[in-house]
This record gives sequence, C-alpha cells and structure tokens, in this order.
Amino acid sequence: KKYNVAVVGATGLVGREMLKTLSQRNFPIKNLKVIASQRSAGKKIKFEDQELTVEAVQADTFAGIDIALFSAGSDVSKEVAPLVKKAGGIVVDNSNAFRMDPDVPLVVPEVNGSDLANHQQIIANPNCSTIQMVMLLKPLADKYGLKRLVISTYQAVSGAGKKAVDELFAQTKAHLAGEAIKNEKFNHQIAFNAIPQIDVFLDNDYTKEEMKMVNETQKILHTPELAITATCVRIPVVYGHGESLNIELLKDFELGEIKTLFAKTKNVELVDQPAAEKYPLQVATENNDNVLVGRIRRDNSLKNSLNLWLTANNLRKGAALNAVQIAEYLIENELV
Ligand code: 11C
Repeated sequence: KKYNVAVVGATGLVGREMLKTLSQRNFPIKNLKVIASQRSAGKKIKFEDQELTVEAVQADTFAGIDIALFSAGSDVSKEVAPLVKKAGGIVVDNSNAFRMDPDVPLVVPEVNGSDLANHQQIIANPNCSTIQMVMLLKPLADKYGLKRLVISTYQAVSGAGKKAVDELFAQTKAHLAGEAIKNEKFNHQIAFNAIPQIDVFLDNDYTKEEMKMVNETQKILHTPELAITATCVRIPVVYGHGESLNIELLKDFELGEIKTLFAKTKNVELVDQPAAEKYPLQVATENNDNVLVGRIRRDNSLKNSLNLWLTANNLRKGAALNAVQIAEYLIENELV
C-alpha cells in the first residue's frame, strides 16, 4: 500500500532532510506535496526524478493526505495541524507546539513506539537533544532504573536553522579577516565562542531548551518524577549535537555490562576506546543515523553513578529521521 504524504516546511533544513530521508528509506509514497510559506510558493524542489512545486497552504491543501510531516515552527503547527486532522490525515510535528499535550504522543520509536497506539492524529517529534539522549536512557532505565540525570549539551548551530549556519560561516570569515562581526540570528557572537542560551529564557531562569530536556524526557520514559537538570550550550559546530551526561542509577552496575548493553542497542553505536583515543565526535555524525556513545566511566564521587558522552546528527535522528520512523511505525502497525 502507498500513502499520500505532505511535508510542511519543505524548504527548511529539516524539511529538506525529511525529503531526503523519505527517499533514502523508500517510504511508500503515492503522491508527495511540498508545502512552505507564501514566500516560497512556486519554487521547485527535486525529489528523486520529479520536480515538485512548492505550495502555500490553501483550504483544500490536505484533502486526501494520509500523513503530513511538519517542520515549519510552532506557530505554523498550531494553525495548520488542525486542518490536516480535520481532513482526516495524521500530523507528525517536529515543533514544540503539542509535545506536552496529554492527548499527543511524544515518540522516539525505539523507546516508546507503543505510545502511538492511541494517537489522535497529532503526534509530536521530540526536541533533537532529547531524542538522542533517551535512546541511551531507555536501556539503562529498563536494566537498572534511573534516579537522577545531570545534562550538559554542546549543540550545533544547524539546530537553529539555515540562517544560523550561514551566520557561523559569515562570522568565521569576518573574524579571520579582521572585520566586524554581525549578530543577527544569535544575540551574541557564535564563531570562536560558546553561548549558554538555546531558545528563550523562562521565569525560572532556565532556557526553554533546558526545560524540554526535563519535561520531554519524563514524558517519553513515563517517569514523571525522575530528577533531571540541564544546561544547554550552543557551540560553533555545524552538524551534530554533543551531550555530557551524569547518570545516577537505582542499582549498582559493572562498566563492562553497560558497554555491552549499548553495543547491543539498536541504532546505538559504542565508540569507546580511550587507549586508541576513540570516542564519539560531532563531525562523525554527518552521514550517520546512529547515536554514538563513549567516554563511559564510573563517577567515583557518587554511588551507582556514571558519566558518558554522546553525539548524534541533530537534523537526522534528532528531527527528520525520527519523524519518518514514526510514520513507518504507524504504517507497520496499521495505525494510519
Ligand atoms: C536547537 N534543539 O538545537 C533546538 C532545535 O524545540 O524542536 C529544535 C527546537 C525544538 O536549537
């Protein structure tokens, strides 16, 4: 069986990655619509051997659409997702618009795919840095139980979109040429710098990105009481988010057991050979759909606890790939 698919936000970094992922995974497409803002309407996008014309949303845009993948920001999602639902289709939304809505499953298929069973046509794709982390937390939670997490992220500029990538390149060139640097997308210089702010600040002085790490993780793992604290930092890397995790487990463990556990986990790759100076790098995620984990070591300052480092491609597993995997899961389990 084949499906009518729409990609909303098709001209953005994640939208383009969604199209690439649909093609690479031979997603069973009957007809594909590429949708973006009025400004991009009429532009051409290549998809396999077809040249598709970008459309803006109109009254009948979603008639007959089975699955719409959204990555156009939360305002567009809030306005347009209900139109898809009304037309009888399913939305897989990459924005933060619906993630904490109790009626909306928030899903990483390898972790909580079964939450899709009761979907009500809107499904949320988690934040990129949450997705890669829960891929590792799930096997640990199942085997040992989780007590507390301390997260520090080192996030790529591509998480903030194409303008952010362009700004890093422009600032790097300007800085090396001794010219003045312009900040447009970021509030501060990102070239040769680290910015301890991702997304807006909330009343508690955490950023929204930091609270996504807390709230989304608790929802995905079904552990609303799990103690989590996060600091999220933007660094001048183009693709791939890195994260340092300090994890306190409920039970004691053997380091070797943990490494074996990750080595056996689907779509996780153990890269942990300190003697050979091998560990997960952000540049290694560019053409890799797996979550890379390494630097696994005991935290000698606290019982039952360990440190590790992970990297993953924020546009692929962190966004487009996870969304396509959700759609695949729906099809495989006859939930479309
Ligand atoms: C970033 N994690 O790296 C963000 C991008 O809530 O989906 C994704 C924002 C979100 O800037």
